[in-house]
Amino acid sequence: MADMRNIVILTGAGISAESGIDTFRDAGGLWEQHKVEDVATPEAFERDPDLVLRFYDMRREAIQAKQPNAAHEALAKLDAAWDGGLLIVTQNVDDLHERAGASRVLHMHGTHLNAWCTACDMRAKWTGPMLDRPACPECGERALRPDVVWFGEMPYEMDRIYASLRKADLFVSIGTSGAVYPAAGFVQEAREMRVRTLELNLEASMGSRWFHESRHGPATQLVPQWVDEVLGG
Ligand code: BV8
Repeated sequence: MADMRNIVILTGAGISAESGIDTFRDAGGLWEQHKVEDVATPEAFERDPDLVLRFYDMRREAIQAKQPNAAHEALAKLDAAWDGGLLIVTQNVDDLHERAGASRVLHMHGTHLNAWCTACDMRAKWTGPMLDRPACPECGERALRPDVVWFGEMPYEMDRIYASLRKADLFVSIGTSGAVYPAAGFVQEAREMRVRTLELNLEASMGSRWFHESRHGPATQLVPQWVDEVLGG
């Protein structure tokens, strides 16, 4: 641990599961209720915008009623106490990391609580529905979409993520199945750059073989334990 200064943490739906937010692939998960190609692609939005906007309105409303859990709180504690480099790269579009108090957070797949105007490119905080085609506060056009990265779209801030991976001494993956790229490829890139890698997940994931160490169990147990180790608790 002594020579470890820079940490990159990747989080997925599993870290928010114990806050009551559906994961994607687990039993009863989002992708069991909806087909990806019907709700999370630009083509789907073109084809049936009502179906897509209703899907995101439902999720945007749901997450505002959920609370951060002990795993989010532990990462916020680490963020506040760690004077080395730290970046929490989340695939999640919920705001539970920030509501737990973390600040060094990057949403590579966007966020539910932002609207993006496809007419004037405005992006702004948005907590209400979009199905009724509200006017853009900037240009007045009725052309808002969720500010999330759909399949086939380029994830956000990839350069900043790769720059942090290049500087990292430790890469930790929490609550992700390793099914979606480019996020699922970060562990391999980290290994190629001789970065130590640790997985904290309920069960083995599609990328488990790439990790130096894998610990299996619920995030609300594994993450506070690991943070205490790092902070020398
Ligand atoms: C792109 C936002 C070009 C919207 C999301 C290479 C190979 C194959 C395919 C591709 C490839 N490269 C690109 C692709 C295509 C595609 C892709 O990966 N397809 C997959 C399905 C094969 N990727 C893309 O289209 C990406 N864009 O490639 O652009 C490009 C590429 C590179 C560089 C430049 C450009 C865009 C993908 C982003 C799509 N948007 N979300 C929304 O949320 O609605 S993805 C969405 O699904 C999430 O953000 C997340 O990324 C993913 C879900 O995965 P997880 O978060 O891991 O959740 P999951 O349910 O799967 O697993 C939960 C895990 O938690 C499980 O392991 C479980 O055991 C664990 N768990 C459960 N409970 C707990 C727990 N762990 C701990 N405690 C618990 N209590």
